Amino acid sequence: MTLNVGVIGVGMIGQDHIRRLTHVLSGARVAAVTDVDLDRARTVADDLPDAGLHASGAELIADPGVDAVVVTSWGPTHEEYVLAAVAADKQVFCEKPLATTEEACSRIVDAEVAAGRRLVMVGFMRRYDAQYNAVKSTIVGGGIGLPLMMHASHRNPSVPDFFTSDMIINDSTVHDIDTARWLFDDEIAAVTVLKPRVSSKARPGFNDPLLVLLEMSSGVLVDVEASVNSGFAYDIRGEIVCEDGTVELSESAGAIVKKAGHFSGRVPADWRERFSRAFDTEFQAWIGAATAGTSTGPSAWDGYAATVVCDAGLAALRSGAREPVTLRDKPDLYKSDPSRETRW
Ligand code: NAD
Ligand code: ISE
Repeated sequence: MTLNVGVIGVGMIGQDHIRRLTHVLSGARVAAVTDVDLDRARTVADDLPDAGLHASGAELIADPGVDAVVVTSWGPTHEEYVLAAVAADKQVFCEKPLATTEEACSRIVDAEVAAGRRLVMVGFMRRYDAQYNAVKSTIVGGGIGLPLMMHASHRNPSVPDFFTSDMIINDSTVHDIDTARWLFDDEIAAVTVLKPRVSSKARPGFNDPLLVLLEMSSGVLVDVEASVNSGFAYDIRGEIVCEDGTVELSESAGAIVKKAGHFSGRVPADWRERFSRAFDTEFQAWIGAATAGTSTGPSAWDGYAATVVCDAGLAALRSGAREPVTLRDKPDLYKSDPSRETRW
């Protein structure tokens, strides 16, 4: 059976996901697209075999020829489309963030709980990355003792002009927030944000880099150096310090060249290069689950929790103080959460 997918929002990542659904993965085809920029959607549709063009997301979701929905429009528009897909009883893959406010995420959680089954997957693709999975298998294996702390870096070479200091937290560090929750199978209890010396490459008034300290409920501390004007490349790092050893992400796949007393290798240019395989694995998992009428991976609860932690991070950025994180009670639907499945 082929899963007929409708894509809402055909900008940068929407087009990248359409490419993988059309040319890389099996079991799905793009049956319809839409975008608030209809000319862009038309251009994308024209390049696809038999894809319909819809004037709105609501129309696309209502299309009986669309079995499942991918939401890759701007963050503030996600809630409307995810709620409409849930109301239509259609599986939906939503890029991060699930929604931009705690209240909006909560409404999605409520809608899914009322539906009585998982319909929503959130695009936290790091959970499908081979290196992160190797790190997780090491700590779960227990051979190096209990984790004590994690040092992470999230360095973007540059960002567009509309990017703000707040977005370092809720657009970039949101991935590290989800990764910490997933790696340690634990919630984040508090957030502190420190502002180091500002990079001369940052626009005036822009706090870049930031040092974000996440306190897990267990007491594990996670420090995330987040920067968006690093200039040199897209550099994602992580090292977990345990009682009897450490485990860290290896350098990205590719050749290491040793020559004239030095060694060198490639650092990815951007998130598309670094996480290309992870996106493929993530989408293949979604296609399989959606075809079977269920969902998998990062859930609406994970999307909700990440947004609440981001909000605490934004409060900490402004206050300079340690900001506690308070989550609502976790609904039963998410208690045996497939996102906790290991993939090694
Ligand atoms: P983009 O600006 O390139 O594309 C967004 C598209 O959505 C545009 O074509 C825009 O016209 C369209 N759009 C805006 N409002 C809409 C509406 N109401 N209805 C329909 N379409 C609408 O942005 P992008 O970089 O592709 O990011 C899109 C989403 O993907 C964001 O939520 C972003 O955070 C997420 N993202 C995730 C990753 C990742 O690593 N997982 C990477 C990049 C972006
Ligand atoms: C972007 O939206 C992503 O999600 C990337 O994974 C992240 O590294 C980048 O900082 C964000 O802007």
